[in-house]
Amino acid sequence: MEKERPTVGTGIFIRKNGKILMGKRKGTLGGGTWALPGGHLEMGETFEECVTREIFEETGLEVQNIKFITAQNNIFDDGISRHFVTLLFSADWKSGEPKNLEPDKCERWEWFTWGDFPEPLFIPTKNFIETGINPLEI
Ligand code: 8DG
Ligand code: MG
Repeated sequence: MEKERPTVGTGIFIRKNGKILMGKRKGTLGGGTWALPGGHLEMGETFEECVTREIFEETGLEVQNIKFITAQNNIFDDGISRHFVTLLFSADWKSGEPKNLEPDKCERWEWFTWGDFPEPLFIPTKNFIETGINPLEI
């Protein structure tokens, strides 16, 4: 059997009028926690294509000014062992109202002011916020 290796994920801070978008996750990994829109990098995709596609598939929003912020090494050991290298991006809202287009994976989307976050946060999202980097100011 082939050895399992980490996969690549993306998380995006979508900025609109000083707020950012988060969704309440459903499912085994981080179910019930609030996280950024995002998902797996698919075979042959550029980072920008992945960001644009994931946001559109999950929320129906269009974004612009996609910028790489940082990478995280996310090892989940709580029962399900999964390992992601997550690339974090910022992007500006361009058009649309967030719709819950994948209701099996997300309970709802909401805009949040920086510092006024919902709880509980998805662990990788919490870890990023604790770095002190503010995606609204970069
Ligand atoms: P699926 O088809 O794989 O179910 O959906 P997906 O949209 O591609 O997967 P996802 O679960 O939303 O994201 C892929 C992984 O990326 C996720 O399982 C864990 C990792 N990840 C982080 N941080 C973040 C984040 O802030 N948001 C999201 N959506 N995923 C993140 O490590
Ligand atoms: Mg996703």
